[in-house]
Amino acid sequence: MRRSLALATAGLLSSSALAQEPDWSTAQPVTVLLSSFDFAPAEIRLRAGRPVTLHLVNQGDGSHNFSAPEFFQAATIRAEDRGYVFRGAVELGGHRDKAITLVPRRGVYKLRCTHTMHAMLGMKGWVVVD
Ligand SMILES: [Cu+2]
Repeated sequence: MRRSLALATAGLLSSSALAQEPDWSTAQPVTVLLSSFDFAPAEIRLRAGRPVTLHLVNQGDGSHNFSAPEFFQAATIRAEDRGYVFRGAVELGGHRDKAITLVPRRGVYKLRCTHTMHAMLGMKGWVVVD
């Protein structure tokens, strides 16, 4: 009886915690470099449920994108950063950078640049959230 009451209380606490905005001030920075034709690192490892600021830096002269639709769809993206993600991708002109703060959800997600031929030339990777 006491045990089930404790479990019920814990359930209430966690559901109210879920309703709150994440504490964005705790976001850890993670830099991802884009170039012709690589992501560095090509495997981005994140912790599930921990806020992170992805700093996407395009070091190339040409434009690239960070396309990971399933990753962005599963994540909770900070409201002011949502506009950077269009159809599951963040576009970056030559020598531009963007920072996107989000809470990733556990999973293994495909990452690629969808510009013509770029993935075929090596611009692909993974986002691993565990
Ligand atoms: Cu590209």
